[in-house]
Order: sequence, then structure tokens, then C-alpha cells
Amino acid sequence: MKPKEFKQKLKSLQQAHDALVKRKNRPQKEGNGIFDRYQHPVLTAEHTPLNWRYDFNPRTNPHLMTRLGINSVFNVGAMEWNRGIVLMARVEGWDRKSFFAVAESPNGTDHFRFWDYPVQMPELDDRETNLYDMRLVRHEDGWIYGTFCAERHDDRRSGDLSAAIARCGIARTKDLLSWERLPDLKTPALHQRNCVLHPEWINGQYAFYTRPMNDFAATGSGDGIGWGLVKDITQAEVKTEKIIDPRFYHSIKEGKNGLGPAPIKTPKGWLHLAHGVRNTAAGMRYVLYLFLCDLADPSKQICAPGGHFMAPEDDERVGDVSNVVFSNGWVAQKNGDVLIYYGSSDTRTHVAKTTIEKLLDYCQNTPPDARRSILCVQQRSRLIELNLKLNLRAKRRITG
Ligand code: M1P
Repeated sequence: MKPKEFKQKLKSLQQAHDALVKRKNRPQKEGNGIFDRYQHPVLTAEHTPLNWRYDFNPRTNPHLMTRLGINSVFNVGAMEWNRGIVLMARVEGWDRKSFFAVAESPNGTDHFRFWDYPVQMPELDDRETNLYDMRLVRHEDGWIYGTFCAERHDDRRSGDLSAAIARCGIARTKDLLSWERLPDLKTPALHQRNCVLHPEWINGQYAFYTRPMNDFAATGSGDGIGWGLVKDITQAEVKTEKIIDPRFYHSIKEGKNGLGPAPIKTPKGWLHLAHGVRNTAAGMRYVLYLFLCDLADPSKQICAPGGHFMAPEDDERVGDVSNVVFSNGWVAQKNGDVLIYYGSSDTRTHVAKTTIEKLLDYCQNTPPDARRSILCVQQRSRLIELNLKLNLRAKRRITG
């Protein structure tokens, strides 16, 4: 490429990147009353800085080709930071390895810009291969914790190159820049993904939400979302897990489920966002759902609205792993707004906005899964009847 052409190409790459990062994002028009999705993804592979992907030197990269490609940016942890929002993104390179990187926005819905470098997360040993899906939690002890999946090959099955073990990695920080890596969470189960630290002490102990499984990814190999106490976070061990949100037949979480971000404390209870998975002829379908737990006893579920809260729609349905929405980050703001960050089809990151008031209304007033078609029809008929009565009363009022 001639020097002039090189310069021109670089300039247009920079302009396109700048325009993408500065693009305004507005809520979509027709919401469902529960939350409002935003028009554009907040983070994609194209949002990553150009100098993470290109070598800008015309001598070593005469064709200005992508050197270290980024495949996807999804499944972000989230928290308030200074006066804005930071997302701890799962960034996946063309080499399939995921790593963490912080992107910051002044308003939480657009203008997300990555910090200069990805996170240098210390590894426990050199068999650790892939790190992803960090939940960020400000704990009462004063640290910011990241819990994430730390994946390695299952060496007991040496002939199988896909055999993997998922463990819960734990690290802590004060500034999101330098991280102290702690030993992985020990639990009775072989595999742990989607583990989350509860933000408050429970009788002087740490509490973890877990997802014990006998298999790395297969549906049906675990009972549901668990809960267990840990005395010392620097040697974290959950000795007994209580299942607080079980899977059940013919539901959105029939195959497997897992907690999303850490719960939000509300006047009515601990509000949870989780994902449920079921198998279909076209593969697994991941949707999000909510439940509420008791304030005094966070291991006690008090409301479980039936069905999904959010399912993949339109472009969200398509990506590396299609038909997936997944969330490990949300932020409750002082004014009662809640920003929900979610990944679609393991490819990109979106935001939706709602309020604590709406989420509690949804949790407390959405009927639970009735479990059988006949009972679902009864549930719906009750709603129809009430609406018809309301219409009749309104007509009577009009006709006097
Ligand atoms: O590919 C869909 C999701 O699969 C895993 O989630 P789970 O352990 O619940 O099946 C994770 O790898 C997640 O990152 C991914 O989005």
C-alpha cells in the first residue's frame, strides 16, 4: 500500500471507530412495560480500540491488516464508577481466548470507551486457559470482588481435547487496575460456573451463590442455583450447598440455570436476575428471569414469577452461539433506575432500562409458572375475566 493510501485508510478506520463510540443510543419505542431495550448494542468487537487490533506501522504492516482480531464483546460485569458506569467485558479474540477489559461511559447507555489496556488478571497456574463472565461486587469488607469462570483442560480425559473443568475464580481490587488473585472457590461439585458473591456479610461470613454441575456444560447435570457460606475468602470453601432456585420439568430453566449479577437489595427483598436454559431442536435457548429472596434470609426465595423476563429478539438471536441472552451485570441507580446489561448470542452487549419499582411489581404480581397447560389456561382466564368485568363496569358508568 502506498504511504498516502495507508494514511487515508488509517484515518477512515479512526473516524469510523470514533463515530461508533460517540453514537447516541436511545430507548426503543415500543417497550413491554417492564423494561426498555436500547436501539444499539453498547459494546461490540468494533468498539475495542484500534491499537488493540492493528499494527499502525507501515513498515511492519504495509497492508494495514488486522493483526490481533477481536471476535466478540459480551457478558459484562457492571458497577457505578466515579460519576459513570464501568463494564467489565468478556472480550474474545480471534484465537477464542477470552480476557477481561474495562469500558467506561458517563451515562451507562452510550459513549462506552475501553481503558488503555485489558485487565492483567494474575493466573493461578499455567494450565488455566480461559477466563470469562466476571461478576463485580462491592463487598461490605471494603474490597471490590470479581468472581469469574476459570477454565482448564480436564487432564483426566487426555484423549478428549474438548474436555474442560470450570472453576470459580476469585480476585479482588480497589481500583479495577491491579488485582489480587485468590485461590478458586472450593465446593463439593467438580464444575462451578456462574458463581456470585453476596454483597453483605451473613453472620460474619461471606456467602456465595453457586451452580454445582457434574458436567462442564451439558444440560441436566446440576440441580439449580445454590447457596453456601464461606469463613475465609482467602481460602474460600463452601462445604454444603443449599439449592435455592431449582430447575424443573418443562420450564425455561429445565436444562440448566445460573445466577446473573449479584442481587440488588430492595425494601421488599433481594432482587435476582438469572438465566434459564432449555434444549430445543435448534440447540439451547438462553433466556433471563427474575426472582426475589427474603431480606432477613437471602437463601429463602419469596417470589418466582413464571416464564422469561427477557428472551432474545430480532438481531439478538443471531451470533456465535445463537438464541442466547445472558446477563452478569446490572446497576441500580440512586434515582431508582436500573440498567440491565446483557450479552446476545455470545457476540455483543446491550443495555435495557427499567426501575426498581417496576421490577418489584413484576416479581410480586406475575403469577408463578403454573406447571401444566390446563392451569395456565385457568391463570389466563382469570385475567380475561377481570378485564371483562372492568369493561362492564366502565360501560355501566358511561350509560349511567
Ligand atoms: O453460550 C451460552 C453461555 O454458556 C455458558 O453459560 P452456562 O454455564 O450457564 O451454560 C457460559 O459460557 C456463558 O458465557 C455463555 O454465554
